[in-house]
Amino acid sequence: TDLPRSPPAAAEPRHASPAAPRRLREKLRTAARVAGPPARTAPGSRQQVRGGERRTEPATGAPPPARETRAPFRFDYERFRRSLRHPVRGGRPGEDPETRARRMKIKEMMKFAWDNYKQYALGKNELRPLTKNGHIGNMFGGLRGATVVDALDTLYIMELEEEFQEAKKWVEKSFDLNVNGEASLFEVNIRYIGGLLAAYYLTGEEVFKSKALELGEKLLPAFNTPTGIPRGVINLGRQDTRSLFSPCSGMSWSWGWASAGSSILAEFGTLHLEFLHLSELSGNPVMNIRKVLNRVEKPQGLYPNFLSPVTGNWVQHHVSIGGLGDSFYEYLVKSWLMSDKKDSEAKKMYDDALEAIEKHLVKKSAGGLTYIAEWRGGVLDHKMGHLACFSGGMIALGAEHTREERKQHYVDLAAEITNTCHESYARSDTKLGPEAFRFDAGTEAMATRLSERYYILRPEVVESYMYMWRLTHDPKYRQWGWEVVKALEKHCRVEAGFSGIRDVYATTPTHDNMQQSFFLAETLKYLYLLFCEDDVLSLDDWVFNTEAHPLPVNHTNFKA
Ligand code: DMJ
Repeated sequence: TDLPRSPPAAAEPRHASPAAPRRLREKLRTAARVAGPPARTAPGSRQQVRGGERRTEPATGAPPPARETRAPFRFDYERFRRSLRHPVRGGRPGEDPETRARRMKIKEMMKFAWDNYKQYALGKNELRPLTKNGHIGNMFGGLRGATVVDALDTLYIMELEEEFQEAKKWVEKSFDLNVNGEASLFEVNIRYIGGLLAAYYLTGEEVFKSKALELGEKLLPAFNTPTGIPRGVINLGRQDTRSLFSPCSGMSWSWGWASAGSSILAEFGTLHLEFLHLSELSGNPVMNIRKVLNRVEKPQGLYPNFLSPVTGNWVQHHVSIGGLGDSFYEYLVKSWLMSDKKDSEAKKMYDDALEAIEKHLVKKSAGGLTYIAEWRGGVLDHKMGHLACFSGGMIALGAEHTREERKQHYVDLAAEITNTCHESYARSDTKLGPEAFRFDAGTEAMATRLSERYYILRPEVVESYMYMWRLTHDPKYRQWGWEVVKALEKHCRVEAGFSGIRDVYATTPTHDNMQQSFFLAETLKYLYLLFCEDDVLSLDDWVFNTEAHPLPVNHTNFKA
């Protein structure tokens, strides 16, 4: 999903950590300790503030008694690597020179994006390529280096060894988790936890695992709600009750713009893959959000985007496979795949949801383009966001593993949606797609509002090309991917990096001065994979989280 990047309104209800999930926190804390250096915490006792009550817990450094009786959990990395069916970076040589040259071009783009980030913004979250400085933003609660963590696995896969070492060194020496600020649980999870987990699984370097576990622990208080459905914003600060300025660490609250203190489907529904791996690595179970969603009644089988974390009921009937809803559906099918097809609950929820989406939201335009509309309490909005274009790839991925009699149907649907998203690119002057495009008043696959004409280096369309290529090997997907490479080079490459553009229909577009971290994590990675053999990050072994960080399929249960 994609969310407003402003801080939550101070007046929003805040939620202090109640006692119940403490057990869970202690578990991940144990895990972080088993895995590596403990979190840096204030010396002495840790205190929690709850409704004016002050409660003293044992110092973080002192293990609770129950833990001492447990055998330490050990994740067997070597065994995990042996369980992979393909070499991570591929092993089959022999390809045509053009494909290789195109892949090398994309590698050069990655190096250019990284080198400029390193030169002008290392340690900041993103590069501002026009003004040649860094951007911090307010999504990550004081965490820094979003681009470093997001780029790690792409650098590794592209065999940019020196650059990977630079990124790793920054994580080792400068990545500070001891921060105090308000973070998006979703963004921290998909970019930082996802990026660190992927880097660990690809390389076996302990530093990535210990940072992921340590950060995972800091996110747990967000789950302390009556339903277990987390709120969107969490304070990452340590609890230092001696300070008047950081008394609300571990507290969570809803986004100011989310109606009636609700949580967002694509946010709380996009935690499962990463938290399952935190659980695997630590040997401790984590919360199952799905139970709540399975219980609550769905209008026409659809999942609205806003749910109350207090009552577990829907707050508004807005349904979208684009922003606010998107990756919830993605994580259902990927949970099933990541479980080596054992998590049948996830598969059923995905199948049912897709059926309802097809029945109520999938439409065909007068010009024959298939699109997925949005639904507002039963009324359709004939608009598709760039974010919704990931769905071609998702449906392709699901189709590959569905029952034979439905397979062709879903392959066709995935191809049609991907084609529509390609049209949204092909119909612009820059050959890059707008943030949203519409199908009304004679318009097809084009933005009608000025505010929807921008392109911020998003990955969703090339993501679908990559999945469609792997599913069909139809050369048109590589051709379409190459068109994107050329357009990025022509319109987004500037002297010091890549920048988003403000109007895809302008022949000489102006730049937004932002090289998003997901450009390195996703857009360039999916483009590169499009020109790789299928055994590079094979879909037999890996699922990509929603930020394109590869997480392994559970072939072995990973236990030592
Ligand atoms: C990324 O952070 C992720 O892909 C997320 O799921 C949606 N928004 C951006 C990319 O557009």
